[in-house]
Amino acid sequence: LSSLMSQYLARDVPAIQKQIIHHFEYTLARTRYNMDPFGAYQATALSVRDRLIESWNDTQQYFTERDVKRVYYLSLEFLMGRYLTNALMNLGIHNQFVDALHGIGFEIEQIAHEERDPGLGNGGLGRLAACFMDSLATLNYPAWGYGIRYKYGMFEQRIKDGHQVEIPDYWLTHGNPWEIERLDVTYPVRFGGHVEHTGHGFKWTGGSIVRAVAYDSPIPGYDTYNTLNLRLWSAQPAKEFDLASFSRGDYYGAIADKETSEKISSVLYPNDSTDAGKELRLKQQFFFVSATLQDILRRFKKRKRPLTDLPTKVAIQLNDTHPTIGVVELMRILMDREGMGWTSAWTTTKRVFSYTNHTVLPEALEKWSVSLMEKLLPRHMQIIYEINRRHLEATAQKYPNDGHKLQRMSIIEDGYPKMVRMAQLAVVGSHTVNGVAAIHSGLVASRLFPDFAKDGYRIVNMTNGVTPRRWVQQANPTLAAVISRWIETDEWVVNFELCKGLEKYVNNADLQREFTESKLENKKRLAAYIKRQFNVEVSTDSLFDIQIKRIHEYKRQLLNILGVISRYNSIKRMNAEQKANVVPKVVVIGGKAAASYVQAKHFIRLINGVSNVVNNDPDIGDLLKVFFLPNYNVTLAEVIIPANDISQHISTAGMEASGTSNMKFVMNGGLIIGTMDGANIEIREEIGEDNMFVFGLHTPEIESARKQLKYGEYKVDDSRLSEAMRQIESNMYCGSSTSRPIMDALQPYNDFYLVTRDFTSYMEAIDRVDQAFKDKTSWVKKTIIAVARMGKFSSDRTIREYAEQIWDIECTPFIPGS
Ligand code: DL6
Repeated sequence: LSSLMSQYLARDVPAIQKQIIHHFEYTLARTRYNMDPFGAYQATALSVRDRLIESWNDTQQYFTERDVKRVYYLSLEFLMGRYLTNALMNLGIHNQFVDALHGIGFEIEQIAHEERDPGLGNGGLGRLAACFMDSLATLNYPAWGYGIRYKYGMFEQRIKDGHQVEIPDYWLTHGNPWEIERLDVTYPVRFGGHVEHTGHGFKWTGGSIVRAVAYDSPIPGYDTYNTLNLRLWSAQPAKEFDLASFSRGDYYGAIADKETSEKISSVLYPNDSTDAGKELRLKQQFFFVSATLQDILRRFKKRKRPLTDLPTKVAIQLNDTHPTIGVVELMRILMDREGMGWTSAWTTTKRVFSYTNHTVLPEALEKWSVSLMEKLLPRHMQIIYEINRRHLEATAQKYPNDGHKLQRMSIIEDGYPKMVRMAQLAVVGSHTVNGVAAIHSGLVASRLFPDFAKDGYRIVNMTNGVTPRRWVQQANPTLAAVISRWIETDEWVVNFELCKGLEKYVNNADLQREFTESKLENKKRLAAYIKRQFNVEVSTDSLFDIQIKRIHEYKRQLLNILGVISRYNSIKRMNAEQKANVVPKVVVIGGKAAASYVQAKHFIRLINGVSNVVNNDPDIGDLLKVFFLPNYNVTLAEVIIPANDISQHISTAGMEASGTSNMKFVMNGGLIIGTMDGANIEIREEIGEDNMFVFGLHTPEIESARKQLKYGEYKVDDSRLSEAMRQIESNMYCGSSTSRPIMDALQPYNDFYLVTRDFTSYMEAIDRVDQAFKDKTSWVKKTIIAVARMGKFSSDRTIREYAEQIWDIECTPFIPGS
């Protein structure tokens, strides 16, 4: 059997061609005489998937035989990006597929372009989960990803008259060749109902049942046979028809249950950091967590060992508070179904779970009203009360007479209505809590959970990272080739620290030239994209200055655009001689605003207004061009990031937990202008302060600066800012419905994000960038040093830290034939 399989999955070009054509004819049922690019993509994807299924089955079988401890990464978001190129590169068969496709009349780039980008995430949190899956597979850790297979992913963003318009992203229109529907892997999930006391315990019964059906996508590691699984749940009705309605002739009524059930996995909430506060969102959370726990326990129970051993075989990571109800659900299963006593169930549960916090923004810390919980999950609410009672009792014993402390540490927030604080629940129910960059983990301990930190709860730091496979090797093949040539190995793909080897050649003119040429190639690629989008030619000699991320007040796209306006004003005043001294700049901004985030949408409108004025002003020419690139997603990031000369990470200090695009930009040979926030701080520590353009207030200064500004004790005095604000007010860039709320936000008593307060410092940093960019040799040297010193920010390092310090799991490589 094995030899038959290996013949089928041979890696030579004719064998690959045969498979592609086979899938085209027999799986897609199309005729080989009429092969179009989309069909070719589907058939190619299916051929790659065959290989993945083989290694995936072997890997899972191997993990089971070795009885290893597994980590389960529970996340409501996985922003995977396209699969095809990633899979081919990781499997080491990219070149063969290039040739195979070429031989049957297709180019791989064209084929790869046919793939829909599955946008099953909002931003950093979801993309981090995707980088982690890649690193877990590459490092041979036994891991599973669990989430929801949303029918509609992140909305598609279009720009109409300068405004964001949201279009539903039905990414499954033409199917998804990477996933495998597992009609055999399905679990019931209950909502509502009531709790019965059975004499020896409690029983949750009644209500309605939804069926969770598994969809699996194999995740290949780089240069390893190991292949992991991303299991996403889809919601389906427990029974297709309500027969009673059907026989009454009420055909719509008969399928009502189907619609209600399917709704649960139908949309990804397009909000990045505010609590959606929707019943459906809580349903989504419980739905995926319940199915996941049933699946994990089924796997665990195959060996018939006691459930108290669960923590020796199972680690569950809560990616933010979204899956926190899992703590309670595991308690319920252990007690109500398995008959465990409270103490034993609680010890077991706490040893299984750990929780990652991704934001300190108070509005993003999830809370659910007790009444909603009682309605949807009545047994869980009882258990939460009991967890809280015991937790507060223990705390009161340690800190008698400190009612305020008890209030702060309570899982239930008193008030109208009473709320369940999911972050507190996650902390209490986990053995370890972590933040995602050093400064952020410090704030998690000192600001979010100070009482817990003082009380000995384990709060650690796991600085984020990104995978160099997708973000350098695949997104930037020219730079990848330069790195490999100079350090004489391509091992950096799995050990990014090896890039350090570049540093000793930093003064070598050939390396500098190759770096510059690679950058030019990437800038040309982005310039071509801009040309296609806007029909505007940009000069690749310009400084490419980029800010792409979710649009949010704390990320301060407004500061960026105020800087652009003032650059525009200053160029307008220049004579020809002065103009000759200006560094030409192409400003690229991109990102989605949550549909309900009105102010963020105003920012988009303003940016587009500025773009319209600047790009059409004949006095400006190539000296300044501004573009808002619509529909920023993983695929577009792969084009934009390698082209950066400089990127902006300019959040109000203390507000950006980490940021991960900052890492990608620097790894791709660009420099950063940024505040002392999130991972910027650690990037600066690594690459050196000479290679980063830092500005703005630091975290400890923020509170008092806000007060000073608000109470008129500090007056911002910068004529460039006043001029820009006057222009906005005069509706030079957009109408008053946009300019008014923006002007409001810039008033000293309203400027919570300290845009005006940091403006002058920001402009000084922009000047330093300009000066530095004029010296081309010194600039390229900085970028070489920066790339060389980014080893720390590979997600491989992050995952090793989680594995060793939180999950206690071991690398388990499967060697075929061994
Ligand atoms: O940890 C990944 C990513 C960080 O890099 C960003 O700084 C942070 O904003 C983001 N957090 C979220 C928060 N969502 N919620 N809740 O997306 O996480």
